[in-house]
Amino acid sequence: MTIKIYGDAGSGSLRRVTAAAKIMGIELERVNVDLFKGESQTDGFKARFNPHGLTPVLVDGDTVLYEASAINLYLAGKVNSPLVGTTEKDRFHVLQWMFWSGEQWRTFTTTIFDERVGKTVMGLPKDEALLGFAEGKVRAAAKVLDKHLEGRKFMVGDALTLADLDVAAPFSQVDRAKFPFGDYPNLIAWHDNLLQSFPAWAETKAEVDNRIDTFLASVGVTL
Ligand SMILES: N[C@@H](CCC(=O)N[C@@H](CS)C(=O)NCC(=O)O)C(=O)O
Repeated sequence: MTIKIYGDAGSGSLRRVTAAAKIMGIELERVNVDLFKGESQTDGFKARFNPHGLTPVLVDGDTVLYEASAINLYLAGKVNSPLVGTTEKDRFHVLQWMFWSGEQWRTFTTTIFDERVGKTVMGLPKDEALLGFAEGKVRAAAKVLDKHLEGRKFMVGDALTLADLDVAAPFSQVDRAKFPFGDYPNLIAWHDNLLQSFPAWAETKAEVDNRIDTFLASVGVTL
């Protein structure tokens, strides 16, 4: 039975899963959920897949799982993948960065994306105070990441792990949402290396860019 993944090609959260699956050699059946049409917010979607109305969602037989990090850990478990870390110490550090990136990193980059991109699409005024707060949080986190990444190619150990994909996720929207990552050279160098070394990360970036940029052009939005 094939494993299905529900999501929109423009989603950086879906990208974390599709990139990880490609790297692990796991074939996923993609089921498109058009987020611009609100397809994840219907009563049916919420009842069947995710009561929060968010994607990606994995369906594997009678297992229904949401949250991209949990999905990636599930997939990694299926194939005993080294993406979870290869020593006990590394495995806990991978989890540390995955949990951290959900709470302290992507929360605030998502706020900036919603303010700069989402509100522009909806024709709503930006909340400048919220933007300033989120940008302060992102800068504080980026400073720590920049120090951590000095002289390192990967977040944990000397190989790619799920921690890299989780921390790299906001780069999916960096140009559109204008995250201030350019001020952190080790962060940029680490991400450039991911793009160059892992074709799956570059291919899924092209997919996100194509989907979002095509949508923005279709509604006449220039950021
Ligand atoms: N923490 C969640 C985030 C999921 C999320 O925010 N998904 C967005 C797309 S990137 C979504 O489905 N949005 C639909 C909506 O808000 O209606 C994860 O990592 O999976």
